[in-house]
Amino acid sequence: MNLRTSLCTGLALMAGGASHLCAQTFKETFQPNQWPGIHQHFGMRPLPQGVSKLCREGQLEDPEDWELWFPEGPAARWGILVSNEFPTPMTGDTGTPSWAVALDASDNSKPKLFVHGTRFRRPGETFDLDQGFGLLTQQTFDPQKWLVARTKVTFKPTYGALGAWMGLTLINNESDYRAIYFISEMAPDGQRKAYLHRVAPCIESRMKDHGQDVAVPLNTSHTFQLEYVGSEGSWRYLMDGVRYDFADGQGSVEPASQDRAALKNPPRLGLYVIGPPQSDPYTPAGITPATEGTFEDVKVWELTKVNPIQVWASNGNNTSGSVIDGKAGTAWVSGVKASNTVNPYIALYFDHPANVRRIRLLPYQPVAGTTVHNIWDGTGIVGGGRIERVTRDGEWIEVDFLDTSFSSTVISIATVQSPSIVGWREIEVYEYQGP
Ligand SMILES: [Ca+2]
Repeated sequence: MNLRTSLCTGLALMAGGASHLCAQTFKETFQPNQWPGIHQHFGMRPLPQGVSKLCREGQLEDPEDWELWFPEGPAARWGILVSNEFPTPMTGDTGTPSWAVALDASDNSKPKLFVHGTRFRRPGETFDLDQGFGLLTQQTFDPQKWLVARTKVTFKPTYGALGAWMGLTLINNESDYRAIYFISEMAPDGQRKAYLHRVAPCIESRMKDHGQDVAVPLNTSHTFQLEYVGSEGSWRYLMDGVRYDFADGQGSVEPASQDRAALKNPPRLGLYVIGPPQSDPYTPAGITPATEGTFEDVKVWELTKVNPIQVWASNGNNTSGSVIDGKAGTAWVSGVKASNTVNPYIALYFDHPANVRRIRLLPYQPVAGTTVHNIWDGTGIVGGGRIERVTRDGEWIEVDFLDTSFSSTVISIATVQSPSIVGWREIEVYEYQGP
């Protein structure tokens, strides 16, 4: 975290509960760090026995806002990460943007890192793992909205056979969170790779692509996107823009009916790191390298669905309102096939300039095939607004403008190519007025 970001977040907090982060950019490089007179530390320290509770014993606890101190001192008994980016000039305690590290445990004026930590054991294994959540801010996000958390991760594990984990989380406490992350494991070809996983309290799942494990080379950069759909109480897990499924065959959209799927409380944004405890009980001599890597540009968007005040279509305006009635079974149907000269369209009007970040479209399309739709604001086709892909009846199309948002009181979708008559079952527009 750079100073500008910390000031920005701090100001947002002081402003008294702004509902979103201001520009939440975070870059951190976890590398071996020399603490003079103490010992070399490579990124992760073990949790001491006694302060942690084990999932396998059903003893999840929430040691919220425990303080992590570096280097070793009277209060330093467990921890997660340090790096050569620190010390920083940040100071403070509760309510201060986190991800700072104390220089001296005996001096309360020095910065602290707020973390969550638990120790647990994976099914069938004989060793414990230490799990840490580094909170990037004490600010919470609205679980009624569609939350999109994103970061770029470069995973450089240095530990041996027990592996290391690293990723992104939306968390309220240890029994109320999800995370997407990499695990370092040996691939069948003998190469150590980064496998994509997700985790819920005490439940982890490897992500699959058409039944195959999702794995990438170590030391390569990838975008993690963790989404919580507040209206459904469901989750999505994306890497490099692609949604993946669980290893257990369940879809990547976690249904609200699934046990513990819905958030119970407003989450915070955090980084998620796991490593094997190198010694237990803790001794400085037991420190060895574990997880290293980089998180960059951590952001959260709180998406809100915009309710149109009017819908106007190129024809059939007695049914145009069907695209915003929330029912997939009702549709506006143009009655014509799109072509170079026939461009059926439908337009949604808002009572304010919507800062558009995502548009979802549910086609009515009797014949599947390649279609071309253009998204217009009041003046022309928006950047990234040309959609050309194979579409099918009843299969959602999603178009993101997370970074290239545009502001408009009207959005229209004009179809210029379609294998069959054009229609829409539902159209949803999401805005986020933040940066
Ligand atoms: Ca409908």
